[in-house]
Amino acid sequence: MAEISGGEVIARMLQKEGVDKVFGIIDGTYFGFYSALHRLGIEIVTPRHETSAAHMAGAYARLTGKLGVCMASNGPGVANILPGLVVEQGEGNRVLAITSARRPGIMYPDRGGTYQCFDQVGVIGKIAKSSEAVSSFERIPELMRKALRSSYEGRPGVVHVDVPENIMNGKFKTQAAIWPPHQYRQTEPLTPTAEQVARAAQLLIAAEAPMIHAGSGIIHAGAFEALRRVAELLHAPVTTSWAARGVLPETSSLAAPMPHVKLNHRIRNDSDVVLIIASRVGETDWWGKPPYWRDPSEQKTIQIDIDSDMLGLNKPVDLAILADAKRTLELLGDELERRKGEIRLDGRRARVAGYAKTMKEDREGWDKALSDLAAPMNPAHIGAVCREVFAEDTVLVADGGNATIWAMFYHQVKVPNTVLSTFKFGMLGAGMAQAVGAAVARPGKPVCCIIGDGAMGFHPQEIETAVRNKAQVVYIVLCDKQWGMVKMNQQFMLRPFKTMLFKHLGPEETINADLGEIEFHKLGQSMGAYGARVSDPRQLKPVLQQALASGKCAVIHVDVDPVKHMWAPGLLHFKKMHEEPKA
Ligand SMILES: Cc1ncc(C[n+]2csc(CCOP(=O)(O)OP(=O)(O)O)c2C)c(N)n1
Ligand SMILES: [Mg+2]
Repeated sequence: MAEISGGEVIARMLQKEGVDKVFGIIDGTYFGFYSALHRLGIEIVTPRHETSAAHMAGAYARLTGKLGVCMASNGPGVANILPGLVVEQGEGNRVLAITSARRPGIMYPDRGGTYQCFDQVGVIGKIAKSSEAVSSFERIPELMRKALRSSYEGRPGVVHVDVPENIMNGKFKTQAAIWPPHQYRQTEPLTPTAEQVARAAQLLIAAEAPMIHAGSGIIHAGAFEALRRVAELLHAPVTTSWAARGVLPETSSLAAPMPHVKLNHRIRNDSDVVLIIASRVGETDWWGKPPYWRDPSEQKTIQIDIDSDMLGLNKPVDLAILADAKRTLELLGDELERRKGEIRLDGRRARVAGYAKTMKEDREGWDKALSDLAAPMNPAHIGAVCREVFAEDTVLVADGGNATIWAMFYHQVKVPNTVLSTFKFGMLGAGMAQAVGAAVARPGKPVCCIIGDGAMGFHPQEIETAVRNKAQVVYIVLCDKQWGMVKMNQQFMLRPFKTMLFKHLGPEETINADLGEIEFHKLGQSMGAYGARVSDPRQLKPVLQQALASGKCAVIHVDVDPVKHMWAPGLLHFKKMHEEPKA
């Protein structure tokens, strides 16, 4: 009979799930696990903080469609990975966390005074989709299967398996075979009934002004092409959740990107039939409520979701379809194709043309900032120049407060699934590791990370991770030497009239809103990255081109005008978004 460690059983099960990367920091308590990964040819990518492992796994999962796996060691390692797990669960990325635990005899419950021990399953159980402690070697396969089943069921998120060190590392006699995934979970997508598809098609064909609202489930289902086909057949404008930006390329005349906030409201009020796909219509979708959406009594809603908990969660539905986004859109596309002659397009075309005109006007308004050539620069230049310098399919990671807003308003998503951020959580600093995860997911391709100087201060050590892993991340740090977004807000709370009049308050008038300088380009150089500093907007393009030409991870310290930086576009809308809609 073969002898095998508990860690090796887990590694072999992950191999059967197609896992080829695991993110985490090594530790003796799970040597049996990571040494087996190594033997099996599963690459271990090591950040310099456990929370980064969770973000790398999340970014990797989102960009590849595979399971993102991270690991952390009992006590401090698990304590450190907690924020990352909270965020990845919030963002809905398919992440499995494997942690080591102290031996069963001294924890669950803690005997008292146990070294590096806390109730890991109790804590993670509160924040994840599932969390299980393994109590014996024999139960590893069953509990791993349970976690993997849960991972592929419903909305993606975090699942966790906690394994005592003596089981991870001990050798056990076993003949048990490792099952392939189809023997313990449904590997076929959930399919809607023919009747559901026919009813959805009927509603959408009969509609005067149909629209589509797409969430990031489109990304997880890989439903980009199916979405495009349905949108085009219906000639329906497409709004998205923030996290789903660009699921329909924004070069399409049907795409209504999120920066066009007022237009998004208008489209949502014009439409008599809404097709919501894989979005729970949360706060950043203005809850699906009037005045931002038409009253439900005058707006029919079809909602497709893989998770029954999302159906009718925030917006009442007329037709709920519990099914996979891609499969449903493909079948709906076939049905619409069959009934193409019945779709009256004239009114829809005129309406969409009106939306295009508004978007053009918005763009012209925003682009006025690009003629401002003063130094330190207007932050508008950064997104605009990045769009010119980086390839169309480059992943953009946005992190920071106003830094993210500026990036969002001056970036156009031309290829689906090329934007990462923490749109649900707004977690400063997560972008550092997301960018490395993106580079690992798309080997050989540069990644652009636009980040605030506050956000960059949370995890600058991951520059070294990028350098060590030959990840060509270009970190572009927007340096305003302040917590820009919060400072703006604070000024309005403290002295609204003076803020409106002078655009900012004096240095002694605000509370702890300013930061000292970190020369991020030098910090980057100290870790082996390419570094440069730029303040003049005319120099930005050549500096970024040189950074790319270096072929290395790069850190570009960009001095932005601190007052202009605070006045990011759309601020009033986003402030309003946090209030409960009146209706
Ligand atoms: C981890 C974390 N802590 C605190 C906040 C609250 N917060 C939101 S924006 C912001 C300021 C961000 O400053 P910076 O990263 O420099 O970006 P800027 O707004 O200046 O562009 C803060 C503190 C947060 N979102 N995340
Ligand atoms: Mg800042």
